[in-house]
Amino acid sequence: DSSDITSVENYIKANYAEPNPAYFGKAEGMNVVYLSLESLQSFIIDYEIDGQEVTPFLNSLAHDNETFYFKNYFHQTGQGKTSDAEFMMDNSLYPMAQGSVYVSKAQNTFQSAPAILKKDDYVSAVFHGNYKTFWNRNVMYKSLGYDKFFDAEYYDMSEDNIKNYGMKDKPFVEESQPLLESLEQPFYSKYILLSNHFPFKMDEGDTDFPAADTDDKVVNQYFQSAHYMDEALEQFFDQLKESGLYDNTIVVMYGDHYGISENHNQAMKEIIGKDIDDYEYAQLQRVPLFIHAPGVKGGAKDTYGGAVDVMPTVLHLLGVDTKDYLQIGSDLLSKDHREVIPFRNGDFITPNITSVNGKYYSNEDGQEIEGDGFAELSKQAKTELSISDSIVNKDLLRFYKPEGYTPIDRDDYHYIYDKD
Ligand code: GP9
Ligand code: MN
Repeated sequence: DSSDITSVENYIKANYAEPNPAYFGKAEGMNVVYLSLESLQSFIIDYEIDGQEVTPFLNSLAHDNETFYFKNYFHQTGQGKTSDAEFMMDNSLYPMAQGSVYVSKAQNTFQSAPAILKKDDYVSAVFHGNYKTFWNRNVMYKSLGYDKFFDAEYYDMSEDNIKNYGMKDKPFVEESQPLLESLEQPFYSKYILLSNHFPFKMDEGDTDFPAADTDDKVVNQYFQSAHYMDEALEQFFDQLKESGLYDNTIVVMYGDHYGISENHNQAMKEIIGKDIDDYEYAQLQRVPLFIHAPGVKGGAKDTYGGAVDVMPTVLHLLGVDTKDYLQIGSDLLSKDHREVIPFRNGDFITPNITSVNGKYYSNEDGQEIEGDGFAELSKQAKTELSISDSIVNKDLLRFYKPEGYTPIDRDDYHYIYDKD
């Protein structure tokens, strides 16, 4: 009810992080493409197998001065996996503690990035080489105000092109290009890559990159599959440059969630050369985040951040004010950015400490430390999750009308396969 929305609004507005004037509006009016990098974790950046870089293209971006590379960026997903990551990118709210917001809250009211950008004449689109109903996307995308959803129907889903749930990244990127170019500008869009998915096995002929050499097939194959994704990403950048869109498009690439679960800690110990205890496993929840904004000087950043922080960062680059919206994240480039990063289960990480299962560890050496001084941080992490949960669970955005914002009416959205 209205008392709930008032306390949520008060909390979020009290924690608002002002945009950094050095970046605000620097990419005004540009297109946006997000690339969801399936299961990609940060330990793979600069990693080598047999003296060969696994992700040479991403490594080159991590070391240039044009692209922001956030080294201490964490996924915050729960059981909704890819869809949870998407949800955070578009709404700057946490996914659910249990289940999937895409599945069980798809009829809620949201104030998503595609919706917010409509007043600046943005057209929005999703590209994904899988069937529309997976994660209930065909329903949820209407509530988020997506104008177009290019799903499996738009792709050549023949045997050679597919693996796991759908399109392999290379044919996916190639077939998406004309669809991307068909959009009116400016556009806000996302590509959901797919083939770097558990169990990561490649088809014969799709890679000649070496596998790792542990006793664990899944871990070994991960490097081949990630290498293939890296090649697909380079292809995407090449196509974007050829099409002329590159100089007018913000590209955001993010690892959606971990790919290697704790069931593989034994092999991962060989990979990173350390025992994987609770502390190290938390560190492995780093996923890469790259933001390329034409004309904006980037570089590697140490800032701690999580998936909920990307949306305000991108909106501020576009020159869109966020202070009237109820977003739980804070702009990664803001001087007021908050560096207490909750995981979905209530554990959290800061630049100095990591908290897992109510225990605290120093980030300096991974050793457990007394928790006396950290109650305030712990409370901050839990409050942030619970404020977001009350928005999602009670559908509170129904009661909230930002000035100058036109709410989404899901009945206005029709995708080609709709039979109604
Ligand atoms: C399937 C894609 C991958 O469409 O979202 O699924 P997930 O990573 O969520 O298992
Ligand atoms: Mn995924």
